[in-house]
Amino acid sequence: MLATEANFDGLVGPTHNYAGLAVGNLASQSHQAQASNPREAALQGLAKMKALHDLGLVQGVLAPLARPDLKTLRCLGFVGSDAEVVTAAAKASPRLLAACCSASSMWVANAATVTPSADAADRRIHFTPANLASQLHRALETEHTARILQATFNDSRHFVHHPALPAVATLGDEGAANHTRLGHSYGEPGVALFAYGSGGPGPEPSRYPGRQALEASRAVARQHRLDPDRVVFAQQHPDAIDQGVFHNDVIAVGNLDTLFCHERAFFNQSQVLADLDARLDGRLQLIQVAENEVALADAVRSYLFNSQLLRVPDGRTLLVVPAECEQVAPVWQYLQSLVSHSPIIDAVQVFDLRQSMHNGGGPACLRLRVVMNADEQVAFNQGTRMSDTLYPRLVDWVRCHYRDRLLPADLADPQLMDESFTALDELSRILQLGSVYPFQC
Ligand code: SUG
Repeated sequence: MLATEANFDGLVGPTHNYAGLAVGNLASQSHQAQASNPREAALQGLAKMKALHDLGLVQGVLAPLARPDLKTLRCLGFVGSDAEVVTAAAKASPRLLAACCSASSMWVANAATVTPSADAADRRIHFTPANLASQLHRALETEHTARILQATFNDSRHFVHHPALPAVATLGDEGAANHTRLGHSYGEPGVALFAYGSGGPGPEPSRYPGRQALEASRAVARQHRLDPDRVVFAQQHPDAIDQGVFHNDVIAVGNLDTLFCHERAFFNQSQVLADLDARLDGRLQLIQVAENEVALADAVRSYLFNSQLLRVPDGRTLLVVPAECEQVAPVWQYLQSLVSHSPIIDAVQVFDLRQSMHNGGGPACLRLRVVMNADEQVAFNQGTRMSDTLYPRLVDWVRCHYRDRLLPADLADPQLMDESFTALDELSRILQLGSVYPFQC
């Protein structure tokens, strides 16, 4: 059946800030304690969504989670009214409060692993919310993300929602950021590439955690009823993780039968590529970038590979990159020559996503890919579909509710909680999600 790739982007929440919470993520560490601009962050993300919608792609919006996470703060022993809970947490542990206030749900490439119906034995789209077990602020997302996904993909004839895996490091699951679906078309069975950073036979990283565990990838492949002959498990290169490649989508991106990656993305890379090629009947289209073309450190600084590789309806292949690629000279030179000489990539489009990038989130982190056929495209919650009318509504909503400056210390302000909940209450109506937020129950 004819199918296409839809992109669902995470809308940046009102508490977007730089608390330096993410271990192994160099951008998050280096921007710690700087002032953020939540309004600009949300508008930058919306501009990308609208631009892709304008290109004729199916574009959806995933709502942000309610922050602060009061349930977790209460579980951690803070008591009293909601405002008193926030104030007590700020006094006792600003770091715990920051974890409970993080807007990290914007990086929806970590929301879930998604399998297209063409690849699943029961011909339905499968979702497993990621447990994000390796970082506290991210592990708090899972339960609420599952609710947002269920409200967005809300038709059990087409969409299957699995429980998240148990949240322990040996089953650490980072979702689609470590999963790539390749195939000759969207509508026929494809190949699932699962990249893991820990728990495999090869050497582990020594400096930073390998967030995705092999056992987790195997479990998700079983849940989604994938054909074992169409799955490849590949180890992320431990040296790359130690240089800041905390997710595989920082060093590789694939779409259809194309894989664009750095030569040091995977351990035993030549074997991984041979396995993929074999499963794609010898038709893998590889763009492998050598260290002497773009050094791994420059790839991490620019987020060259955290790009979106898109087949647009006019048949062109587009690479959507962050503006940081223009600022790292070898990367920009590489991109110029790629567009002039590669028969695969037709154009490069640059987006300013600086607010998210300063926390280590590029274009690919901000989107969850869902391959859908025509029936599935009308079965998801159409209130979440980007359109010429939804875009200005969301822009007005952001302008009305979001602050333009936030320091981690401002998270102690109970007024920020009230502003956020008011904004999200209204958003749930705009996106027709129903009562998805805990404060609405
Ligand atoms: O998990 N940053 C996120 C960035 C996630 C990027 N996603 C993908 N590569 N798919 C992370 O490291 C920073 C939050 C802070 O420091 O306040 C953060 O969580």
